[in-house]
Amino acid sequence: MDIIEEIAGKTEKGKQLEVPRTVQRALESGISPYEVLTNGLQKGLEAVGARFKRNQAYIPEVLLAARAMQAGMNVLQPFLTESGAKPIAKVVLGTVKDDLHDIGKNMVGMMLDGSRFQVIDLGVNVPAEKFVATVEAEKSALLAMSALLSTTAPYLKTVIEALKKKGLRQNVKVLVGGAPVTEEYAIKIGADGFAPDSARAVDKAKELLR
Ligand code: B1M
Repeated sequence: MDIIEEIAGKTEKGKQLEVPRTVQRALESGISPYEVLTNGLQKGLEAVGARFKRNQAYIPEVLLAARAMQAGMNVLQPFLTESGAKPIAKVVLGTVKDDLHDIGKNMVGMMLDGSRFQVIDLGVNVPAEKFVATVEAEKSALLAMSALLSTTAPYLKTVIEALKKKGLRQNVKVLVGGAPVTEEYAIKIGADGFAPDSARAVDKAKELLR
């Protein structure tokens, strides 16, 4: 079994202590952090997610896999971060209200951070008022929001409307993403951009701020 498959397997099994060590080994053997992230850690989480969907895994197993993935991402973070360079722009990031999924958001944050954006991560379950107040206080150029549930995706629009109400909409670009979100949906709710994954979120962020 190659080391990337080993990382995927250990992530799927929720091996929180073994995943970081294996990630470290993979990096030492010259595999790129992005390869470890997308083909190792993410594949493992997706595998448990697929079993959950077929009723072959329970929530605690999904949660353990998510924690193992996060532990692996913590090892990767410094390798993705460019140090010393001046930040391109400030980004306020968060998962919308009533949504507790944070792995995809953290990946987006990590990739933005690694691409010289200054990321202000508000975490999960973030209400519109908090997004709006932080955008205003930090004078951020970009607001990046994740929604992972079909029931929470409409809240992306709630936040955009709240920005309009506060007269801040023209000051900030809004980038949205997450599994139930599409390009078409992003346009419909009045966002400036959509990205299907963390790498393209960085490209889109740069494009929006050009
Ligand atoms: Co939940 N969950 N979950 N879950 N969970 C999903 C999303 C689900 C699809 C599973 C399923 O049924 N097949 C389903 C949603 C169905 C729907 O609404 N369409 C679901 C459900 C139903 C639920 C609960 C309601 C289950 C329950 O309690 N009965 C519950 C809701 C809790 C809540 O939020 N209020 C729940 C709970 C949980 C856990 C807590 C157990 C755990 C989350 C742990 C955590 O995040 N810390 C969990 C997990 C792990 C999943 C799955 C398995 C994996 C999600 C994930 O992290 N994927 C997921 C099934 C699946 O996706 N296979 C599922 C990996 C991650 C890298 O991908 O987040 O999509 P993703 O991010 C991608 C892109 O979307 C994009 O980039 C990332 C990749 O590069 N992206 C952006 C994300 N944000 C972006 C922002 C951008 C741009 C791109 O710009 C700003």
